[in-house]
Amino acid sequence: MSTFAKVVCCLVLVLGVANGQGLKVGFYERTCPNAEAIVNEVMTTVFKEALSLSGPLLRMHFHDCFVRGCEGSILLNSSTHTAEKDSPPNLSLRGYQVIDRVKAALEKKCPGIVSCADILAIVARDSVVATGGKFYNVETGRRDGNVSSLSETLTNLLPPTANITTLIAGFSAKGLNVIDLVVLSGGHTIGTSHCSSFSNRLYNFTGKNDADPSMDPKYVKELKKRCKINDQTTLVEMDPGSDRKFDVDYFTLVTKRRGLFTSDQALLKNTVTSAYLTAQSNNGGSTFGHDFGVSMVKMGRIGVITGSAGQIRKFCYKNN
Ligand code: HEM
Ligand SMILES: *[C@@H]1O[C@H](CO)[C@@H](O)[C@H](O)[C@H]1NC(C)=O
Ligand SMILES: *[C@@H]1O[C@H](CO)[C@@H](O)[C@H](O)[C@H]1NC(C)=O
Ligand SMILES: *[C@@H]1O[C@H](CO)[C@@H](O)[C@H](O)[C@H]1NC(C)=O
Ligand SMILES: *[C@@H]1O[C@H](CO)[C@@H](O)[C@H](O)[C@H]1NC(C)=O
Ligand SMILES: CC(=O)N[C@H]1CO[C@H](CO)[C@@H](O)[C@@H]1O
Repeated sequence: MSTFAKVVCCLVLVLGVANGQGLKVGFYERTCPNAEAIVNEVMTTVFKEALSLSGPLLRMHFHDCFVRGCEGSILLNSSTHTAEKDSPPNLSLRGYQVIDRVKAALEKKCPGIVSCADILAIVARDSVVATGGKFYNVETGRRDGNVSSLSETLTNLLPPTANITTLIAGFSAKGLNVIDLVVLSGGHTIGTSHCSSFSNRLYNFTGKNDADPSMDPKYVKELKKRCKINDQTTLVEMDPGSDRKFDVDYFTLVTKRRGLFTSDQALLKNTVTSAYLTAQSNNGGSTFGHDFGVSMVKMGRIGVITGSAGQIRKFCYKNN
């Protein structure tokens, strides 16, 4: 091979890995053919009991992917409480026991085969489908990492106060573009938020006992009834009235200045994201369902570990 060919070959390899090479739809076809069906069986039971877990479980995959890549580090326990799950942004991450339940079912049928990182990706898809979103094929073949660090969440997860510049930069750093940003923000069509994640917009926004002028004043008034100053515990629906329905309401709300977070409202400040918001809210979300699957697959490729690197954890909360 010429030096040039070697360089090209090497470049392709490096870029390939960064783009999730080693993942494919149906990775477990031969080693655990029913893997996704086993996950789905557990999730069907779980969602029958508690469909409200769809929000936290979708969000869990997002948080996993943005910190160290999609390699299951969000699931690791730490005896010194310095893991990702010990970080403030984890506040509403619930459902760890559900992942343990899925893992136990898989270990029974196919011991040591299916990674925790893949379980998170499949469960996120099943959460979308269970709430009425469109099915998409999940790529699998991720392996599990062995490091989880609290401090890394603070630099990699975006705060709800983020402006459009910070959001675009944060997504770009993970290989995701402005369309992915607005499409994936549509995940806020399901689930709930603590008052404390947005109450800065209701009270004393600029230090003059005022509210965020970019939020519909009627919505400010409604939210103030639910969220008193310094409330740390109350949950409100992010898409009032349909927080368990994967519909287009999120886009309609944001265009009406009724997005809950500064980061939602910020999507009106960029021509591309704002055009997408308007288009989806005008056309009843005709492409959102499909677009969401495409961007989720892209997100699921961030920093993956594949091949023989990493491990397949036996228990998702601890290293082998
Ligand atoms: C663009 C940057 C994002 C920011 C700043 C952000 C921020 C937040 C915050 C602050 C909460 C509320 C947490 C709480 O107080 O309980 C939340 C909830 C949620 N987020 Fe995001 N998020 C972002 C992107 C995403 C993405 C990409 C997804 C998934 C594709 C997602 C899915 C969710 C879901 C489903 C919930 C509801 C969780 C529940 O019901 O407990 N978010 N997000
Ligand atoms: C670790 O976290 C899991 C949740 O996945 C929890 O159920 C379990 O009790 C924890 N175990 C230890 C030893 O900390
Ligand atoms: C984690 O994995 C890396 C690479 O596979 C390895 O070098 C390291 O020793 C492992 N660390 C722990 C704590 O298991
Ligand atoms: C966006 O937020 C960042 C970080 O807080 C800040 O440095 C920057 O000035 C802000 N940009 C705009 C346009 O407000
Ligand atoms: C509002 O903010 C200003 C400026 O930061 C501060 O002096 C004042 O005490 C705050 N008011 C309340 C009610 O927290
Ligand atoms: C579920 C979980 O691990 N929650 C933790 C989130 O982080 C806070 C600290 O910010 C811990 O107190 C919680 O136990």
